[in-house]
Amino acid sequence: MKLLFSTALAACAAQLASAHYTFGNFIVNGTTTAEWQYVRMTDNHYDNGPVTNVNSPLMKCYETTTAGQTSTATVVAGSTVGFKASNTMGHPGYFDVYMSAASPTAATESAGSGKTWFKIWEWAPKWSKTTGLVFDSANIQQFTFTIPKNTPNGQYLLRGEQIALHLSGTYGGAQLYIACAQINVVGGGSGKPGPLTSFPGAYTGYEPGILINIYNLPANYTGWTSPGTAVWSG
Ligand SMILES: *[C@@H]1O[C@H](CO)[C@@H](O)[C@H](O)[C@H]1NC(C)=O
Ligand SMILES: *[C@@H]1O[C@H](CO)[C@@H](O)[C@H](O)[C@H]1NC(C)=O
Ligand SMILES: [Cu+2]
Repeated sequence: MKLLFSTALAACAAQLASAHYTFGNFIVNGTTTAEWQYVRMTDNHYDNGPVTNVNSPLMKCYETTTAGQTSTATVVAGSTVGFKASNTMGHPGYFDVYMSAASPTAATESAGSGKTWFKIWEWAPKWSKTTGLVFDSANIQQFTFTIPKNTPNGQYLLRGEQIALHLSGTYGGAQLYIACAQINVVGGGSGKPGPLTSFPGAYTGYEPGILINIYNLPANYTGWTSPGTAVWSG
């Protein structure tokens, strides 16, 4: 009996861990690179769990010590890059990607501190009165996007995020899956990226895109509102 119980418990924990995910593989030049080669190894690399406290310092890159062991990928502005998850992303949610100019280099732990982050891409759910919120992005294993052509050359952190919304009807229920790739942008332009925000700092947790019961929307709901700043498209 005891054995059965702990076996069931272990199976449950394993299932939970496999339902969660990391974004350890950076996709560049049409190639999925090795896990944690260009992505800073995140604190959840064993348990795959999310960040749920939007005020945590882990909101920046979900790590505190792995910058120096991570390589920096050369990326051509205007090209498509992405993140591949450790397994299928079973949770419905909102995806976005932010960049921060990295000083002195992307491999410096303190890069990305302060109000340095701008959003370059998002993948929001669609809404209509008849369908409710529709998550085209559910059950995928990777997400790809374009580095704006006009991004100034230089080193950046590239922060991919999914805000999973299956439990987000109560404060602190949203699950944030986060990872930062270290990149060096070449072939860029003279754009002025903005508006700028910080991580932590971009969210309070009370935004209508973070504190939301997606299965029971308010009767007066009129559509998706993205958390964070507006997208800079170059
Ligand atoms: C991607 O392609 C560019 C242009 O060919 C090259 O300079 C760069 O090193 C490549 N990046 C990686 C990470 O392979
Ligand atoms: C929508 O309904 C909620 C109650 O479900 C209410 O608190 C809120 O003020 C309403 N918003 C608008 C814009 O009417
Ligand atoms: Cu989960």
